[in-house]
Amino acid sequence: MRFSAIAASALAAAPAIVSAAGTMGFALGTKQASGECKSQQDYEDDFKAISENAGAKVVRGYAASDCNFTTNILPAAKNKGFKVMLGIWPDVDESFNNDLNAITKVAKDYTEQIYAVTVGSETLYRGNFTGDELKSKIETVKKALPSGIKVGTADSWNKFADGTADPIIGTVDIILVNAFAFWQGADTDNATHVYLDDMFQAVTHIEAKAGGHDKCPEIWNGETGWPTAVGTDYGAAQGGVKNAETFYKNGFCSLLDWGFNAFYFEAFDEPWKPASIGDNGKKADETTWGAMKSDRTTKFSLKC
Ligand SMILES: *[C@@H]1O[C@H](CO)[C@@H](O)[C@H](O)[C@H]1NC(C)=O
Ligand SMILES: *[C@@H]1O[C@H](CO)[C@@H](O)[C@H](O)[C@H]1NC(C)=O
Ligand SMILES: CC(=O)N[C@H]1CO[C@H](CO)[C@@H](O)[C@@H]1O
Repeated sequence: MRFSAIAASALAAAPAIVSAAGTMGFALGTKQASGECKSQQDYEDDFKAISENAGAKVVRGYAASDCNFTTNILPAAKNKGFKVMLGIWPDVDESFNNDLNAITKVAKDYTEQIYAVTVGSETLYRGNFTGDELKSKIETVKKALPSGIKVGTADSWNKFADGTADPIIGTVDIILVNAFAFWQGADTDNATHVYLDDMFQAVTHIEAKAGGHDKCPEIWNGETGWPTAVGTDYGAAQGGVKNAETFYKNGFCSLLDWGFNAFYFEAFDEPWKPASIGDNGKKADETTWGAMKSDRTTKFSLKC
């Protein structure tokens, strides 16, 4: 992800928000450190670590059928008092159908545990769908699920700010706005500013299109984070535990203080992940974005 960053004038035009602190959540992978699929017990252990170390009680996943995510995580959530945002991967029909089936099969038994269902993750950013195509996928999912389950999507902040996502705004119940100051090459001193500015730009646009704060769908920050491996750099953004801790405290925690709900990407390191090639042509290590290590111990305090 690489955006030309827009100078931060939007802080002055901060959108209307509630005064209470927002809800903290974590993105959660489907695999153990070894790459094997997580079991119900693994998710229960994940929940214990998330709740004890960060005090959070909500997580999000991306593809409901991947590693039997839905069938394994929902009973774990029930046992541990967690809520889960389930994801449908709509890019291709096969995953769309598998994920939707995985949810519809059990949705009625777990209405307390299913916080919402997201259709797609950054499909507009990747150019995979137009706003209207995504809207139609979301409508299909809404029809298939029991009423009362919130349905929405997650995409990059700039796709909300620039109007690409406008067609979905009257259809969704919930919007997840992703914002990574790291992938905008912001150095640690500037990252909080860039992150809050991204969020405010996206929310200001959504509120205007919806016709006001009170007519707006529910909005969360869907992903933000910072890698802890030294040498994982992107422009002036530098990986490392100290820098990740600074971003967590100054950025993530202050967004919550502003009253936004926000998911940190991600709960645990994923050492099984292969290196990928980033937009800058460099090898990108994606294994150390966890707030915690894969053994579920913390790297720094996660309480805000
Ligand atoms: C902060 O980051 C943005 C985006 O990369 C950049 O345009 C701006 O010049 C930076 N400001 C400072 C003070 O470094
Ligand atoms: C998923 O569940 C099905 C049915 O219980 C089982 O046959 C399959 O092996 C499971 N797959 C994984 C990856 O755990
Ligand atoms: C509708 C559409 O463009 N779908 C494409 C999304 O991306 C996948 C690959 O990532 C393609 O296979 C789909 O055809």
